[in-house]
Amino acid sequence: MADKLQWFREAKYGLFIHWGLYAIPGGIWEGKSAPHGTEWIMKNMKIPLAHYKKLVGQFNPEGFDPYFYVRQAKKWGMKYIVFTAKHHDGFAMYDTKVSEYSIMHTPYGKDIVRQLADACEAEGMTLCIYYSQMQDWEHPDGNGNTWDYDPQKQDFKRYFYQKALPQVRELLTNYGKIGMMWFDTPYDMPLDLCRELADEVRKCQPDCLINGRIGYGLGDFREAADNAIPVLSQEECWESPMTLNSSWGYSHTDHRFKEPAEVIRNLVRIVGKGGNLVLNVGPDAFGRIPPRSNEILCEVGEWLEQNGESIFGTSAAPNFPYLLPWGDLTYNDRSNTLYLHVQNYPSFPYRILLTGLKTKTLAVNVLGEQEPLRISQSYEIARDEHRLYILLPEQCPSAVDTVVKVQLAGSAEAQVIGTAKW
Ligand code: JFZ
Repeated sequence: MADKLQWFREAKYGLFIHWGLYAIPGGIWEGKSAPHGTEWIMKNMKIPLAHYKKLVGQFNPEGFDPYFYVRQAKKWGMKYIVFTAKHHDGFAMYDTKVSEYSIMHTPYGKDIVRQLADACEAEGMTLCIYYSQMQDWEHPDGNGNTWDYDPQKQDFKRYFYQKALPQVRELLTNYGKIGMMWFDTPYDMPLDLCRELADEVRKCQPDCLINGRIGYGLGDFREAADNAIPVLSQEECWESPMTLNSSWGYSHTDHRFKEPAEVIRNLVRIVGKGGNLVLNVGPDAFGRIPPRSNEILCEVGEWLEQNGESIFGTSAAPNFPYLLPWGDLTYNDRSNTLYLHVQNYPSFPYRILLTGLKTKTLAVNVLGEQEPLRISQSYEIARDEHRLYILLPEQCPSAVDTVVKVQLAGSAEAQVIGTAKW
């Protein structure tokens, strides 16, 4: 079915880029470390706007190469890019006519969104735009800045019509085709304004998706909580935004990065449950990708290179009755193939069990290898329980995630917990 969610449903894996003035302090202000989320430093440390604004005069990321980002994203196996055109601090990373508070007034003086849009266009990458519609700590009427402005005097509508709405319009009219508007933290933004914002997006670009954080179910799909994965598989599109460390913006101090194995396992789990993973990098003040982020993403990219068939082209897998002690699974509903992701490799006799699969299994092999694996599929009448045992090779092919391809005779049918009479 060709609908506007099609590209998103197929994409599975995207790059999130959180980049703005906050990359300069990188979580440290006047010698003090800000608590988590370096992009929140202004609010978390109640930095007066007049002080925070001094960063504008310092921002000169001459190391930024849009083509490098887009090419790396492709190499990493990612299919779309979400870029923070304006985060909560209110600073626009593009040439806006609506406000003076933008990249055009820095020593750098070049439109970042334009450069990314051009590179994405040339490289065949889908560009999506993050825009903080509710919070804006620069505008006197935006939400969130209670230390420079008196909340009693704030008129949110004024901010909405003066800044948010016209800026979203600029972003959707000046940069060619935008895949998605990624809104965030709607909090208690009134329904009528959220609706007006959604209508504006649809008017400017009817095919542009809107993520769930516009609020009130006005988006095209559900956005999970940050770094969260739902318990059950979902038929409808959804997305999980994740970071590699604990911050979205660049951090001088947070070096606790996830291992590639953890990223791969998150990706597999999310995709198996019918979702997309949008994974973040926070470029530094010079415009460079932190080296460790690049290393991790390259390793994930290499795994995808070998095992992409188990991710791309798949859809939500059925919910099986038990948690899988050996790993996770993904499913292709067109080819009736289950991909078992063995992440905790079994010891002797190297056997894994999938309980509750009713569909007949035709062939099983490790992805990329011809050798068929021995299986035993059975049904125990008295316990009403279907079982599929698979004997794996003695030598573990990948300690991170060995993909076992299970070709079924028809579409995968799983027993549902509660129907079996245990
Ligand atoms: C928001 C932002 O505040 C943050 O800076 C970053 O941009 C992130 C992607 O989104 O933070 C959130 C939003 C929602 C949840 C948690 C953090 N949530 O629903 O759990």
